[in-house]
Amino acid sequence: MPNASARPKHGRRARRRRREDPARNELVSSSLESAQQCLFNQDYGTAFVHYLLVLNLAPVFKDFAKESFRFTLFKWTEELDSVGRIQDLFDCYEQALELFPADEVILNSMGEHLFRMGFRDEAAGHFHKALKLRPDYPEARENFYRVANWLVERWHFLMLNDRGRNRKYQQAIQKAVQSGCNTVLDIGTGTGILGMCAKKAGAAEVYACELSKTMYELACEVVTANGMDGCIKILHMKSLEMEVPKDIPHRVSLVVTETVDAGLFGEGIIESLIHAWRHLLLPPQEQSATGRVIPAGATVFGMAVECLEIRRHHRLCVSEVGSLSLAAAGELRSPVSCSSEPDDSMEPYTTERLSRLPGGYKPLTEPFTALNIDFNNVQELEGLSSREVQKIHLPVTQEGELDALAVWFQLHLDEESSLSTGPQEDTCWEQAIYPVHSFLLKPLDELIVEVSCRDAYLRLCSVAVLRDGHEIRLDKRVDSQYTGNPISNQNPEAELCSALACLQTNQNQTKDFSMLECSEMALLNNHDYHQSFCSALAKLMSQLKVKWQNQERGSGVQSDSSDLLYVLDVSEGFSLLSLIAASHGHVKAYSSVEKKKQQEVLKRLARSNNIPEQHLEFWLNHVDDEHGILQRPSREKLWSAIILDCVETCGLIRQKLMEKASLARCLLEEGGRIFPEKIVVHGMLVESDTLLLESAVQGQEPTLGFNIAPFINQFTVPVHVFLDFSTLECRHLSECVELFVLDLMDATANYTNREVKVQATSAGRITAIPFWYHIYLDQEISVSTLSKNSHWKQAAVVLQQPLEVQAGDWVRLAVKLHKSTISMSIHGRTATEDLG
Ligand code: 44T
Repeated sequence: MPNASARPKHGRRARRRRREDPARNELVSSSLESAQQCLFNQDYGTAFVHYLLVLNLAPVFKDFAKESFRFTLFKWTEELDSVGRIQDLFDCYEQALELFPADEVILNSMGEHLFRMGFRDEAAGHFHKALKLRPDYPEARENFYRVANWLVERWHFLMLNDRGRNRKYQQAIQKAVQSGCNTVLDIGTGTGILGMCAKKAGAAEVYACELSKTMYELACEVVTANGMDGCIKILHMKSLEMEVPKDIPHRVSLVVTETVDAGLFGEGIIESLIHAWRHLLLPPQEQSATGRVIPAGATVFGMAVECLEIRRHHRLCVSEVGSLSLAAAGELRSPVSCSSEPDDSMEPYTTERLSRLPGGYKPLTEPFTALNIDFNNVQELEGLSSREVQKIHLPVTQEGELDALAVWFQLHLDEESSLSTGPQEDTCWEQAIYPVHSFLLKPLDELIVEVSCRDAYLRLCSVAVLRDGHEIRLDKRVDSQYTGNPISNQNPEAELCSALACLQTNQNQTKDFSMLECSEMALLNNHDYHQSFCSALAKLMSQLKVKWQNQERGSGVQSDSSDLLYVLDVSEGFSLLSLIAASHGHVKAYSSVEKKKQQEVLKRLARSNNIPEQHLEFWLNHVDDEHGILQRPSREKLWSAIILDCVETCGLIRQKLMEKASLARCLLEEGGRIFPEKIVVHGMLVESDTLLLESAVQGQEPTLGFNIAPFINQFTVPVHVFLDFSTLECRHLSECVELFVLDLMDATANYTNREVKVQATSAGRITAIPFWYHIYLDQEISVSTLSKNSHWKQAAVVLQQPLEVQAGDWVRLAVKLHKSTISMSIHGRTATEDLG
């Protein structure tokens, strides 16, 4: 019980009032008692209301009741979350934060809810605040790192580190301002850099707008730090919502912007500029006041390429995996695969840095000009979407499989100066990749590509090939008679099954398709991964069957041939592993595939591979809370195997993996297994400037004379994800070393800290430690996330303070596991002799 005689330490008036108000004191203490009673009875909603009342009436109890209040809040909001009362949930958090505005635990927890609901910007704000309040708070730190990548995208660092680009923009702006463009609007200001350039060049009025809250706040901080807070008016809004005179007093004479993505139009520059010309800019070419835009225009280039890496992420390339024939899978598409009736809501391209694609690429044509656009001509901008589809004939220069059209552009800042995002340039920019219908092109062929502009995207499609005077249509081609699957004709028997499956389900396969994420497609194409699972499962099955037989013999009980092994696959997304398990016979497999269409694919594959229908179930159809996932299907049956998906595509250990593993261990039958049983983290010391440039603004020098680095660098994250280690430009400074072991089967084998001593094999600056995993399905069978066919990328710890080493030096790596997050730090250099 709280000390009822505790004196409120507030002002005299409050004290007097409270003394004068015994009824109020009565209410407070009875409410406090009720709150505690409700908490005890697990009636969290009522407890929460009582606590609110108490703490609002008697803030003196805040210290005393803080822990219970938090606990109540978390329990109650968990309940609200589970029944979808989202508004109520956030109301509770807001009330809680009014009472405890500087409580990092509440801030962090509210951030987690916001993040789950998709409010990433707001979530990040909460994690950031929590972290500022308590910099060593691991939960907030981990959360902040996860969102920082979304918010302040990594290209900000690249752009600010790209001196060439900065200087070109600065010069173009300076020239325009000096030639009379006196009022400037920076659309999508980011850190505020272009707006500050305009001010520095002497513009009388500078306005800037920024859509993202995080970036807007950052721009305000940067502009203030550079002594320009009175001189640049920054608005937190999308340029399309701006009006004269509401937001800016009059039309401006110059718009500067770099709202372009790898496909040029993806950030909506066309729409923004049409709106700006109609509402925010002075008309062009008038004597005294002329409106204009930097950049003045762009030229878009394209090129056909062969690239295995792109192919395996966008098309099914194998006909069977782990003993299953895939012929009946139906058409599987990646979200950006080219189709004859493209879904307009989808982005038509993905982005890659061609020069960094593992396995490289082969150009099949010369680069061609796909489009020219003048940003200073509003009629041209408006006419873009109604422009006729342009057909381009491209002579094929090399034989190869057509996998994609790669696109890049030149951004003409003004008549003199331009930036290029081409694959050959020494820049950091990615290219846009349009995966297309596969076809083997030969020299002397002519590829016909259609270029159009729809829904503010540039769309490219390879439609036909001219060969020996004949036109072979690519867009109308049905890859295979039954399945739309390019590899199906390799196995006539399977094709027959597939046809049968189609008849049974009465599905029109050519019209119907299932969507897989690129990483899911690459996983499906990963033959070795599935083969490893297939063998490991087969081994376990036969061990368990032998064990059962022995038990039966021992007990004299007759063998029940209907006895089944139960296998649960809790992989995220699309997974064939349950089906592979079921294909071993006497197995009842549970899949966690959630999407209806993907479930249909699994059912079709079950039928065509002669797996009894009742041997495959969809677990999540019945269960949706996290802990429910791992509960067994019926009381008398324990799981023989539980398959956990332990590494995310981005190269990090999945969140809550270790918690899931300990739950899973409790649900296994004797002799049962978790797949994988163990994960070993491997890594290497490297020197890589590229990684530094992508993770923080480097160097002490101000950016174009402005102080920007310390502000944007608050969003530096120590772990770089989605890395292709095989093509990373870097020098290896050590051998590969084992960094950490996670044992999923034996909790007692785990530790949370490990010190690893690594010897440098050559001299250099250690700037990063790329890491990856060897995933052990059992003692003999393992898969590596670094392998050539892997659907996983790698991650790397980036050291903002590089460490100089000589060949032969030893360094100590402190590797830590907190929850499921691995972190690493380098602890100085040790002379060789110290280690003995
Ligand atoms: N492009 C680099 C930078 N925004 C991406 O919220 C350029 C990448 C690049 N704000 C190839 C070439 C290059 N009104 O913070 C963002 C965004 C904001 C707006 C207000 C609007 N209408 C918009 C539109 C976007 O602008 C900032 C920059 S946009 C992304 C720039 C050589 N690959």
